[in-house]
Amino acid sequence: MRIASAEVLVASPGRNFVTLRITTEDGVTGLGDATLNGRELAVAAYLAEHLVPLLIGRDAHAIEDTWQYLYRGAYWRRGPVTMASIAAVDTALWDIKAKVAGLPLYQLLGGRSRDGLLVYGHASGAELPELYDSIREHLEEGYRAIRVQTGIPGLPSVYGVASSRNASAGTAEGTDARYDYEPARRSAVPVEERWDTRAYLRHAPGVFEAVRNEFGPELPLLHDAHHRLTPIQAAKLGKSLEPYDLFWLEDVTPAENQAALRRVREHTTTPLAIGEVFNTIWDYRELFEEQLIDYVRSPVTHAGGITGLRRIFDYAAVYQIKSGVHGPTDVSPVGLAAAVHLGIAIPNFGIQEYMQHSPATNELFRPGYAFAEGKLMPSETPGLGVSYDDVVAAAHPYEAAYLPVNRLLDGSMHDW
Ligand code: GCO
Ligand code: MG
Repeated sequence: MRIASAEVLVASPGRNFVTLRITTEDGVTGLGDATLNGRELAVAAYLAEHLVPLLIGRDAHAIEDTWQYLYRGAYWRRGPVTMASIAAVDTALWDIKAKVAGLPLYQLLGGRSRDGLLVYGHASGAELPELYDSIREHLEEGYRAIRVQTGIPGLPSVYGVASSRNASAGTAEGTDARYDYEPARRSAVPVEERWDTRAYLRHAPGVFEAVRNEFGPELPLLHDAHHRLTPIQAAKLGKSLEPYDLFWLEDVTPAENQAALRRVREHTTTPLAIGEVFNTIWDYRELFEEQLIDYVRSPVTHAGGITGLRRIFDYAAVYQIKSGVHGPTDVSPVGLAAAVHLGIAIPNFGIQEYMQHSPATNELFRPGYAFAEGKLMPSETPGLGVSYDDVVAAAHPYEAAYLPVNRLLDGSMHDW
């Protein structure tokens, strides 16, 4: 079964998505997500200029060999652009294989290991009353685990906090119905935010105490520190949040330095999650072997596809580390569908992030997964269960958009 064509599709139904569509000589199509928030066109060019020409005529069934050919064969390994591109090829080939087999993709990954994927949603509020409303709204929608992010006194805008009901104004992702936070802004240059770590460390424990008092001890609560702390600051935060029994504390330190997590781990029993910006199994080596984390955040889209991420999960399982796959709106419905098929099958599933895409995004991709009672269920149609509507895509051309950058109060650049 030879590959006849591969198209790189860039569309912007409120936010930008890069999708690869592979078609075999007998007309079977497969989709892969290659969206890299704020750097979309670099991946589109890597795919169009360097990978598509290599795919034509290859055996569409040879998934592992294609993965190795693109990874080892490039000489220049790893990195988000390369690995998102490989991920898109890999996911599209799995989609094709499952369609040819006439099975939903998860059946090729070992079949069902659970009845659905527990997900968490994003609640946020600049102040506590708004945060409580957001948590209640998520609970009413069926969410059974909630990420909590709040404003910090003295800072005008903070990562993860929707500033109002229509917080995503400036992106068509914004609707009146949800509080969800979409960090990329459509603009020629990134928005600049300000950050004060001491103010954050003083404020965060009180927020979790208040939320526990309001919502009780059982609700699983998560929090994302978004790479902003030094190891000792992160250790202090983890320790100060222990009484509030977090499901996880995410990305406490910048991800490049795996050894930083050693210091954090020495001081706190708050479970740790990291890895949304990692792209290969190698990025996890110290973290796994020294058991420095509890959850793996990599998505299919940025970690070399189903082939790359499944290998990471198997390695994690050796150390009782579980999955906690990244699922913001910048992972497209194709990337999310792949995560749902993988998550239903693997033995060490932990939780899945689920921010929910806008109606315009869902109109473009028509994903077949379903959300009910706090869980995501895979689609039962052959393949990934996602399609791509070229007519809808044509109405939403690419628009430049960037994630914000972050500066300390004195103007120094900091991690966003
Ligand atoms: C999360 C992430 C996102 C990222 C975004 C960047 O935990 O969901 O941190 O909010 O910031 O995906 O593109
Ligand atoms: Mg995160």
